[in-house]
Amino acid sequence: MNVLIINTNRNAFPMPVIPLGACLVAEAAELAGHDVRVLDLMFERNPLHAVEQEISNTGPDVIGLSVRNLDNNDIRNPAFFIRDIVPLVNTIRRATTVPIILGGAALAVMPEEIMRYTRVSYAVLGEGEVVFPHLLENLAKGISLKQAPGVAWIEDDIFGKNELSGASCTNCPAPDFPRWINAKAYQSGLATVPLQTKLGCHFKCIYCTYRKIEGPHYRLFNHESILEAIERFASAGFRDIEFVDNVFNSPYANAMTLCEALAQRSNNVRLQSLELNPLFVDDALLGAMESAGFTGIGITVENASDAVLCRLGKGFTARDVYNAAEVVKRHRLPCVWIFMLGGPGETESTVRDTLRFAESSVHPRDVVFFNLGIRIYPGTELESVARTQGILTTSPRDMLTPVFYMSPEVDFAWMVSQIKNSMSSHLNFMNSDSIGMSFLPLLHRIGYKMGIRPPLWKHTRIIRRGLRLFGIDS
Ligand code: B12
Ligand code: SF4
Repeated sequence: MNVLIINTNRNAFPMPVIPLGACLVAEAAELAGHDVRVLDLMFERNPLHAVEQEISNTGPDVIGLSVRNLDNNDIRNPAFFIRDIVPLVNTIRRATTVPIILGGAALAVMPEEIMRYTRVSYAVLGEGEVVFPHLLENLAKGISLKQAPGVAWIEDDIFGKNELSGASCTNCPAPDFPRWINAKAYQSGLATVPLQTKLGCHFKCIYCTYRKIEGPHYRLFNHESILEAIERFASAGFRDIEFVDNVFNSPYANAMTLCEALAQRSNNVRLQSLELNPLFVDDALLGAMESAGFTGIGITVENASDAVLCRLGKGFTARDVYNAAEVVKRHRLPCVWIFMLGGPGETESTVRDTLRFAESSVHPRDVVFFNLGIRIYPGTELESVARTQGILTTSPRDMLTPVFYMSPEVDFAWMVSQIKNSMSSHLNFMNSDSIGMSFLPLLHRIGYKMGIRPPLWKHTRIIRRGLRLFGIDS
């Protein structure tokens, strides 16, 4: 069959993100014997025109739409990306009658709502590289698409889905990106090459969708295949590689042995992971990460107050957060501390606890990022908490347009002003305004030309100082 996969993500903040999922699905469909093309809308000036042209030039038999983001998770400046899918679907429908299949991370989070909103009847939930070839086979043989595992549908206005059970390979999925997309354009926008070392997460944070996307059990990828993928990327000139696991350092032993194996091979790569759990941050691991070639890490602590950490179900305490800070200080690895304020149990006093941690325990060469409010997704424990507290009254179907949890025990304006004050005296602190600045993509391209390589956040202090000179500091 003639298959067209469209990467619909055009969001360039905080940087353009290489469409790993869309490329994996394309590669799997090709391996199954189909003719496959990827149309990447990220850098298209006129995306609808590009879609029309592609369809009229190549006449696909089926079109897969990769949908990554619902919105930007920003309570103060929300952007709702699913809205852009509607004109895209309408354009496709005007040009052809072939089946449209939705897939991507957003579908795993809110499948029924997206399908109804975009009026597309079929979607793939979860691992597209497993499900999509199966679905194409059904299409080719004229078998109902509903017969495939991992497929969702809407028929006679009723939503249905088949679970995908136990389907997973043990080799690290790493597509040949330049074969499908303009990988160099991403590179010059300071994007990193995404790579997974495993799937799943066994923690139970009350707001999280990640377990819904990848499941609650770890499925570890074979280390030899990860090393092979890294070597392949490096030899093709893509040396900035980011592990995009839900949590990189859990299971601890898996992260440790991978880092040790990486250190054995001198690949000359710059590795990153922004998803470290403070519980498993110790000197041995950070030492191993430095030897492996890591140039930046992120620790997703969310809060530094026991009252909030406990309500969020994080599984670690403020003491673990302080311990991790002591470990980080003993190493030279740049670190961004990621916080999410305003969750259940947040009060003026807990906000002060977190700010005290950030101001006193984070080394000034490191960076702090503050997120405000928590996006509420249907089916999470946070949704029940918000409904019980009367904060959320919209139906799950209406939660596609972003809805946020904000603790009723703290004044939002007060919290914003506290963070602004803290940011004004700490140039290494950022908030969502910093990653949403309209000229950020330009800054990335200029930085890349000047020889700057990811992560850009490690230059936060210098960038903010420069912006202050122009009176535009966030
Ligand atoms: C790592 C990560 C990041 C990194 C990315 C780094 C990098 N170099 O790629 C960073 C930190 C930069 C980031 C940023 C953002 N992220 Co993010 N991120 C993730 C994370 C943890 C992993 C993404 C990933 O690579 N997965 C691995 C690939 C293989 O999976 P996949 O793309 O989903 O593809 C599979 C399936 O979806 C499916 N599939 C995909 N496409 C297609 C197409 C077809 C036709 C079919 C059939 C199937 C199919 O098959 C694929 C293979 O199995 C996910 C959470 C998660 N566990 O998924 C959040 C996630 C994707 N991010 C999310 C969001 C919201 C964002 C931001 C908007 C946050 C912000 N405030 O800025 C930005 C947007 C960035 C951008 N420019 O678009 C959301 C998106 C959904 C939603 N809730 O809106 C997620 C799901 C987390 C969440 N909160 O629910 N992110
Ligand atoms: S540790 Fe991270 S991925 Fe796992 S449940 Fe908590 S927030 Fe989600």
